[in-house]
Amino acid sequence: MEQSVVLVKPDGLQRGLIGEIISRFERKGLKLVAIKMVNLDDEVLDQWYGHHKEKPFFPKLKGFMMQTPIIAMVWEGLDSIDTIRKLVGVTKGREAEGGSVRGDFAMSMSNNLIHASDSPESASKEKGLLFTDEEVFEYVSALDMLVYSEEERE
Ligand code: FUP
Repeated sequence: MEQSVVLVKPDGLQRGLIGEIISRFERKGLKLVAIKMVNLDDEVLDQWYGHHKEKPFFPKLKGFMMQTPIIAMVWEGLDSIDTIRKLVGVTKGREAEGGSVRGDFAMSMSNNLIHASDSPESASKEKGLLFTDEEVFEYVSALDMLVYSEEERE
């Protein structure tokens, strides 16, 4: 099934929202296959946010992402990338729909708590930047029997 890379950003860690965020993903029926706490550095952020490198907010974005360690995760599920983007909400917290993580907990464009992959290509790149193969686990989720139909599990 499709994998998506999710980060709880420094503001999410400082505000004590790691558990809240993980809980929402678990309750949705997504499967956690990797998780760790890590300090992002210049090199990783240059590649992670390569598409924003020329933008005026880029230096501040990098500084923000290096304020504290972040929580990096890989979540798996059917169409997980689009599904998780909905759970996360649009970039600007104060415009994000109620019910989404940003909609419920964020007011800012920059301090928006969470990152989630926006395409299979980004997910693959992001996973390679933060995880070794051994850190991403394969296991049978007992929940999948309840969460998906037989056809969806194939
Ligand atoms: P998203 O995919 O919703 O995380 O948003 P983007 O990839 O467009 O932007 C990545 C991060 O850059 C955002 F989470 C916050 C930051 N950003 C700004 O600080 N200002 C901007 O104008 C746009 C993005």
